[in-house]
Amino acid sequence: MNQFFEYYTQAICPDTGARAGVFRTPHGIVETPRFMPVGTLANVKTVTPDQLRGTGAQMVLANTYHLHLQPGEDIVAEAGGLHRFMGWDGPMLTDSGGFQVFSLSQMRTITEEGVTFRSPRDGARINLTPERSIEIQNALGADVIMAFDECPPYPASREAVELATARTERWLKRCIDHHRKSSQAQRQALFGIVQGGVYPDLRAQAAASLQKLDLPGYAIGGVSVGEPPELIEAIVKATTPLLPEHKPRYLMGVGTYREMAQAIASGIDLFDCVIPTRLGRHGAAFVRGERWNLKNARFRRDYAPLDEECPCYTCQNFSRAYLSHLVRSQELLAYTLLSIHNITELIRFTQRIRQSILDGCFAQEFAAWLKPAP
Ligand code: PRF
Ligand code: ZN
Repeated sequence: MNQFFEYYTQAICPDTGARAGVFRTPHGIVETPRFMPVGTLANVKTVTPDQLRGTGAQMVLANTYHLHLQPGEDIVAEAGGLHRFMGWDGPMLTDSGGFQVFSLSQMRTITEEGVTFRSPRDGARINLTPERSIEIQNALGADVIMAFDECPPYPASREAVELATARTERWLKRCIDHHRKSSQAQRQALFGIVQGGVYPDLRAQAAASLQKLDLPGYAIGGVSVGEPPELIEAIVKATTPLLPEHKPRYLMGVGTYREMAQAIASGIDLFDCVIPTRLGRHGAAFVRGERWNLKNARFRRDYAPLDEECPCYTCQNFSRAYLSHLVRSQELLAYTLLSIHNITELIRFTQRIRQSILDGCFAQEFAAWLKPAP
């Protein structure tokens, strides 16, 4: 790893594979395990950077696919890069766009060269290749950039997953070659992504060949794409220990309490998920492991904060009754306040886990979350 990036483990759980560590980037450190909020279009929806800082967020994610379509990476680069453009001076990561093309756009065709799709904005034909994805991510300027991968759907035949996994490996090599030539190569860490669907041997093969490439970090993709929870846990448990020990490990698109606790037990360090902000915009809150709908009649005259123990701006200043009123009235402030609380809550969950790993009591303290859902 180059001088700008470093990962080290501070403590390992004696009973599981969980680890607490620090990931250092040019824009600051990330204490792991940690949840990363999603800022798809260079903003975490309804939340300002100051408010975001207050949630305990350290690293924030943005999307190549969305920012390429709008406003375009040239504008972001001209503005001084993603950090300056959006006013977030902490660590940032961009996803490569492949996954978003597959999940969001119609009329896409995929070849060895890359993916072609029509812009949902104006119908223009757009080509995304491993090289283009790296160029866009170089222009955006996040600290961590992701390899351009092919995420097979679930369910998919073994043969289809085999093809996608092999192609993802070839694309990764193209990403590495292209990134190496960039003037940004030292300032941006390129993470590889392990695919392989629900087939443990394909995952193991992919992990083994990625290991040889000595990348600054590794991600597990293709998980939580519709498969049942038992399969998610089994795949993460089988794959994570095969990733390099002294590099950060990121489980893409996962971020519920139980999935995070179980993945951390397998040795995952980083997570991202739209769920706290999306739920917030639907008038729902995560409170101590439960999901509450603020429209529920029981909150109309409930003058307690969402969670007495939560340090967030929302819980320190507003009542359930007030939030219920805002949600019922569809006031925009509802979404900001709920998003602030929900992001804080998921980050605090990963921080509590981190502390328990440092204290040597993760397996005992989080035993309830490590079991299958009741
Ligand atoms: N690949 C990429 N981004 C992703 C995924 C993936 O497989 C997922 C799957 N959970 C979420 N985001 N590049
Ligand atoms: Zn709160």
